[in-house]
Amino acid sequence: MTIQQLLVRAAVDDLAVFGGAPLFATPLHVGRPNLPPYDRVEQRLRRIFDRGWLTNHGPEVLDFERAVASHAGVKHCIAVCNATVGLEVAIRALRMSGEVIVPAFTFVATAHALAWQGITPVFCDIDPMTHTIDPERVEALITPRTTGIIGVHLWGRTCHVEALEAIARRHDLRLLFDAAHAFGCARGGRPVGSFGDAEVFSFHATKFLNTFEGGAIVTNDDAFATQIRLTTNFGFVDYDQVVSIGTNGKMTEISAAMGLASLERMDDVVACNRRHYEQYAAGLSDVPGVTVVGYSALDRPNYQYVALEIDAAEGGLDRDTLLEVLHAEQVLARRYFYPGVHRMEPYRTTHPGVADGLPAAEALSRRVLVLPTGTAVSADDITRICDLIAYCVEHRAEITRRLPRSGFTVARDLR
Ligand code: T4K
Repeated sequence: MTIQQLLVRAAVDDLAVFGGAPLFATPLHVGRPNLPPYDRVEQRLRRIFDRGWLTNHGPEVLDFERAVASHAGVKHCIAVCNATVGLEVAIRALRMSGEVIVPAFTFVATAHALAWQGITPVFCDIDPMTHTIDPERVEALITPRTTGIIGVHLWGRTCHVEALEAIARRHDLRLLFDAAHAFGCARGGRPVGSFGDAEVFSFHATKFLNTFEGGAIVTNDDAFATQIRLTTNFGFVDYDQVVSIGTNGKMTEISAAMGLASLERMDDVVACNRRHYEQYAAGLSDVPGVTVVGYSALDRPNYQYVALEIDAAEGGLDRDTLLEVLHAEQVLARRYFYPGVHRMEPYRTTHPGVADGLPAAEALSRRVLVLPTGTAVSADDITRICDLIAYCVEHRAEITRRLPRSGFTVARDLR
């Protein structure tokens, strides 16, 4: 008997959340790395050992920077140790200060990179269709203290770039894009990388392309690129000459080797992600209250995230109840970016009442659920997950009645 048949016949009692055996023997994570073939990394590692050159702008890093710049269609790429440091350095090099407008619906690092250096993040609502910063709300937030805007290409869906560029020009503001999710994506045929003053990619283990930890700042601006290079290397211009304040943002050789090996199979990863995305979209298309978030015709995505919106009013099953059932079945879906950056500390304290002006971000943070995908997930896994979700929605009345609404919390140690 297939799992599909089993689910059709199963009683709600058989769900793992009520004591049944979990659907999956081992956890299915969101964010399992897309790993390159081991021997491709090993070959590079051997060369790193032979050279005895481990970091500080070695040949692997320089090759990786050239490759990333070429993929992103930009003149300059500066590889960094992670995107958070990349954002901090870019913000500083762009001389942002005072207040900077950011979307409320993003990973907390976008706001932390500002607050870390004494800049106030001003939270802007999002466009509920694209989940990215709503340009129509940006202008109302500009004050004499505003120096910049940071857009986030969330889930690899590009921001309303043209509208943001126009606002930045009109008000003489710097424009930075947090492109942590968007390496390999394009908008209107133009690769993500060359929008605004600069863009920052993340190459964290969970990202479309990974360097274990890592990131890159990309730009077409020569002077800005020089400043970034200085800043990521303590401000050194020579062995013993420091010309400005800096930090250590450098990428290591082993990270760049991982990145170069991963770049070789980038097209395969997009194809796999796309198949998975389309399978989820088809498998959930008839489930009431469940929408697989789509892409605009302008976007060429990397399909790294499969994000759902769960509309309890339409389907009768709320997001957190579904999450609780999925986790019990070992499907470790994530409610990124609940409860919203503006509701996390220190912003909850420093920005009291700000949620009132963020209706779209507030609603979305209660609806979004991100599902496992990527090369570690199989088509059969996806079929079973779709069937499970459909089953939960179909039996929502009984499931909801039996699950206490005491606030399911996601354990971080489910690994
Ligand atoms: N801007 C945006 C919009 C971002 O989303 C991020 C990062 C950043 C900026 C900053 O970029 P970085 O400074 O990190 O380069 C994860 C990532 O740590 C974070 O990079 C990412 N966004 C965020 C969306 O997701 P968590 O707290 O969800 O990570 P964690 O440890 O729960 O991992 C998620 C799942 O991935 C685990 O359940 C299992 C799997 N996993 C994870 C790791 C690290 C693996 O299978 N293998 C692994 O090595 O933040």
